[in-house]
Amino acid sequence: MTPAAPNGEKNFKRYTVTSALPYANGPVHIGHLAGVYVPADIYARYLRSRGEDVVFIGGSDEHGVPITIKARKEGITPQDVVDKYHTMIKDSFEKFGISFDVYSRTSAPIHHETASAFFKKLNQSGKLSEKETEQFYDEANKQFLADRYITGTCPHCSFEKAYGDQCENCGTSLSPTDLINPKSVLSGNNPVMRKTRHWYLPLQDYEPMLRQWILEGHKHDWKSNVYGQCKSWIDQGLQPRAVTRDLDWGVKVPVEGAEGKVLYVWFDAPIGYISATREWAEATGNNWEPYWKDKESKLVHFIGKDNIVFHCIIFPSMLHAEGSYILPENVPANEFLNLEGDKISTSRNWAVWLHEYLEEFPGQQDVLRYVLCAAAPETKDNDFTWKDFQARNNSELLAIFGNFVNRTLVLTQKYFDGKVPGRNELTDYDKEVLEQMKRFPGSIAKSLESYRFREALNELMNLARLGNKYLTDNEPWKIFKQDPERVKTILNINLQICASLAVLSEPFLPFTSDKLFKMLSLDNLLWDRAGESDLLNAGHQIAEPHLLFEKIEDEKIQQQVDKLINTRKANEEEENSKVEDFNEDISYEDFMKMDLRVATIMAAEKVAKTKKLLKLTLETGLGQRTVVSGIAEYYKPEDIIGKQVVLLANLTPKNIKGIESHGMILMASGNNGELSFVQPDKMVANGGIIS
Ligand code: B3M
Ligand code: ZN
Repeated sequence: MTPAAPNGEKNFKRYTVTSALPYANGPVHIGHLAGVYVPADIYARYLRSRGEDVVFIGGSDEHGVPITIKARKEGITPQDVVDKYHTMIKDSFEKFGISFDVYSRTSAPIHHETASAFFKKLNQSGKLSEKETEQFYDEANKQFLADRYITGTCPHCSFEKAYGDQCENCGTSLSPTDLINPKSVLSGNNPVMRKTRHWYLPLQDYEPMLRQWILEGHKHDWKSNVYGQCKSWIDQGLQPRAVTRDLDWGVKVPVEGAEGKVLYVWFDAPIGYISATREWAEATGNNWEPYWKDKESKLVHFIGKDNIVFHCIIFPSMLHAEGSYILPENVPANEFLNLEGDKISTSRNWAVWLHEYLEEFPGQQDVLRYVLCAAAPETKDNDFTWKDFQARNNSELLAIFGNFVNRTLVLTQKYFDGKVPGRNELTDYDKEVLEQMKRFPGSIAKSLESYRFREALNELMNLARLGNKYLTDNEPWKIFKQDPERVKTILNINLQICASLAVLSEPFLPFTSDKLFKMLSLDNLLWDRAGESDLLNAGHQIAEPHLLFEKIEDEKIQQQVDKLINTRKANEEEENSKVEDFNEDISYEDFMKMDLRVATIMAAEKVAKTKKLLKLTLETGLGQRTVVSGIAEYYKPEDIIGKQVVLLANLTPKNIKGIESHGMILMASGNNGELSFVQPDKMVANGGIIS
């Protein structure tokens, strides 16, 4: 058992650290890393470094509508989708040093077994209610529309592409019937309502528990963004929550007669943490239950802000209802990370993808870990820019941390053949630095224990700054000739600081820490050893020094910026050329009300003070008339005289910029929004009827 946590917090026997299970329908990007996985990994590594008993849980979330929509789009099965992305995600996490003890997946049999058993226990103990309700149904596709199969306008922020379960714009959790003007994602039609039976978790029954546990119990130790969202959710009044869906991809509802129904993905996914722990325990010969059921265990969920309600309200209610589980001690959710001032978006490919970063910046995982921690959206959304990435590498990691370590080790090689020199008489400055060194394990730990990772990282850099300043102030290279004994003391103290950096940097920069331990020929040390003044004894042989960081040049950054510029251009083109959904069907009678005729342009002129408008004089076969048309950006007046066009003749006249416009000519838009005339393919008498 290690000494009490620095901030005197309750000591725990073991730690269960979970990180949100990414949907296996695409790769991981820097938003996921900054929001969830880098802080979770830092926390787990720190706890291990303190000698704690930690299990760090990860895995792919492989059910739910995001997966089936992707499969439909790509014409493959949901299993194909999750197999592809689960492997990609797992592999990229490993290469990035996210040190899961297990990285599982919710399509694994152990998860289906665990989630089914969990549901059964709740259902058989009367904790779930079964109800017949009406749900949106897509008649064209003969399918009920759950969650992301239905889209519409968010009632809270009017975002037009909100989903049936959540609005990604404002983060509000929704039910399909909350949506304004709901549409089926499958057919684009307005869905109909149809009866179906589902099981519900009566969240309202857990309001007293949630109030006591969160609003009273975690008022001071949960982040304000998390506490605030929980409070408003509870104060709004909790409703029964459907925990099953009419879908065929997911964990089958383990009840007779429930064919065609699966557990709601947000019911089964958090249970994925438990099944992953079971999988880990079976693989390592451990017992999983204490990590989820012993009050001496500390459960911490690392998530993004859009998952707060599921991890603070719904899953804890499930755990409480089941009766044998502990509840999370903390859920330090981060806000969102933006990229170059714009929201990260998978669908618009507006992201820095982890697997691409690993290819384009080989061996520089720690640079990205550093930048994403330093710029983490811990209390508010934050922005990642490639310029900032370059600056932090060049003027912080390279110029401070790397430069300090390299000068210390090179000088030790040069003056003492790589042997750690002993210390002689200490000056006041020496004593002050040795004293200051001692505080860093505690000060960094204090920040980490409070999930303030940016602050902790900055404190780590303060240790490197301390060493850098001490080395520069003492200028051993200037005094070696006349006072080598003094240089021994200076370098000895700097080497102790290097050893402390190796220990304390490990949670944040594991690859750098590993290199530094190797260059110091030092075995890994536990956290609390850092700050000691004899981590390296006199005479200890260190290895050849190598540069820990390299300069990142402007052209390397420009390549990344250009990549994003090209992505933005492609998005704009795609946006413009996107085929609009069909309108609602109309009756033949409705169509016959429109009077479409062939007409010929006799005269054309620009409408003053407008960019888009031309005033056209048309010969309709029944006389001439004026029509104002928004085609000035595509056609010069002189080029269109004599053109035959299709005229919607019985459109109510309208005054446009002081001109009486009677009718509309039909134009086709496409190819990046360009407009072109709809015309008969041979000369037709003016007034010819189109039907
Ligand atoms: N798959 C991640 C998301 O909402 C979701 C997390 C599940 S954690 C149990 O993007
Ligand atoms: Zn919204």
